[in-house]
Amino acid sequence: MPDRSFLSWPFFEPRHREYAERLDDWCAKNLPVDHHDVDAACRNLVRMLGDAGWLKPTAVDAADPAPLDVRTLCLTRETLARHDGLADFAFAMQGLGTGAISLFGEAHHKEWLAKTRTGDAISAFALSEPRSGSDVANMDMTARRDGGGFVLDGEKTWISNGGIADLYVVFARTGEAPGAKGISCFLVPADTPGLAVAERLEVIAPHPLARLSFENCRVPASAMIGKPGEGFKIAMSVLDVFRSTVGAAALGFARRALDESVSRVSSRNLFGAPLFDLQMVQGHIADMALDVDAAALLIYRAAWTKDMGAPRVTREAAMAKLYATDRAQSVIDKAVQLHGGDGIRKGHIVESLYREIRALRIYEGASDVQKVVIARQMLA
Ligand code: COS
Repeated sequence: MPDRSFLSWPFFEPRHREYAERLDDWCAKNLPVDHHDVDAACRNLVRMLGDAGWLKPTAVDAADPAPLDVRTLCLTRETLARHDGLADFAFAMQGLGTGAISLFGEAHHKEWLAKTRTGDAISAFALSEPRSGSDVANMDMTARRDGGGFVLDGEKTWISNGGIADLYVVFARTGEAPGAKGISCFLVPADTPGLAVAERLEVIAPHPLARLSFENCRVPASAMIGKPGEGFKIAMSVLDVFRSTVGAAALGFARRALDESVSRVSSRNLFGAPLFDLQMVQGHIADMALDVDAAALLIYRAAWTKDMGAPRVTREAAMAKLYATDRAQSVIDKAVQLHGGDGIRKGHIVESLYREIRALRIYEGASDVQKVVIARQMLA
């Protein structure tokens, strides 16, 4: 039985506690799904999550009293990740993909967010490029003014939902200034001529991922989200909201690994007694529990701070993501050790957690970049 005591922490309101319990019940009945065809599985998961109403928190809505509530986003990712990593992925990308529209693209709310919140459209966030992953301000892709609109040329890579998305939020250089101040943000529907999937990318925990090419890809002036030259700040503001949620997904994986380990060491005998009787095993369990609780505190501190109206939570979100993803890797590695051969057996939950966790220390700002962000905030 997973530890739910954290829900009584003061970061949460009664609505969060009720939501987390309801979602957990739904997950227990509906997840995991079959992952053999990842594209089909993701489409199916977006449909299921949308039909059940779980995608509503991913985007703002005029009727929503707490739009983009980061605690709800984190609770959702944590819970979904505990049950099915691909379900967490499907949820998370609906939010990351539309974050710029929610925060800066009011003109597009009606057309697109109504569809992504119900699962009728799939979204993607296209920031990284072959030559600039961590160094966002160094991007090559251009958006040239032409008549009444813009023409996009260049490549984006490591784009989650690449190939199955209906809309891409794309960052490109418009040249108002060198570096970070010369980038703008655009909404590009998947069927825009000139946008193509150049390559599908296979990774250790499969999910839809692609390199995209933009050749003479024409969009109207209304496709711009925010103002010219504001793209970098838009990207960073979106990451301010969603980085803590990556930590939350890692926390979900770590909790599952801890639960599986507790059950394993209490039910398996070694040298005539339960594995748990060995003090070295108790040491592992204690370390794992400590890592889980400390990560949860950092994540929900960041989420609560943002929900209370802080304009930026750059430091808090970076700390939450860095710590939770790094510690989850360690928790899951210990779980593999405690499971022996079963822990590396294909199809075992602990084996899949071991593959799932690795990417989280890389995407949405690698661990090393989070350290740069934290250090700079200390000097600011
Ligand atoms: N919110 C709002 N504005 C922000 C911001 C934030 N979180 N972070 C930076 N900015 C602003 C800065 O204030 C600065 O504006 P001013 O000069 O007006 O003050 C401007 O943006 C440029 O910031 P900075 O000088 O820090 O830019 P750098 O190019 O040095 O940024 C890092 C470096 C590493 C922080 C950035 O490139 C980064 O986060 N990289 C990781 C990217 C990432 O997560 N990629 C994954 C993509 S999604 S899978």
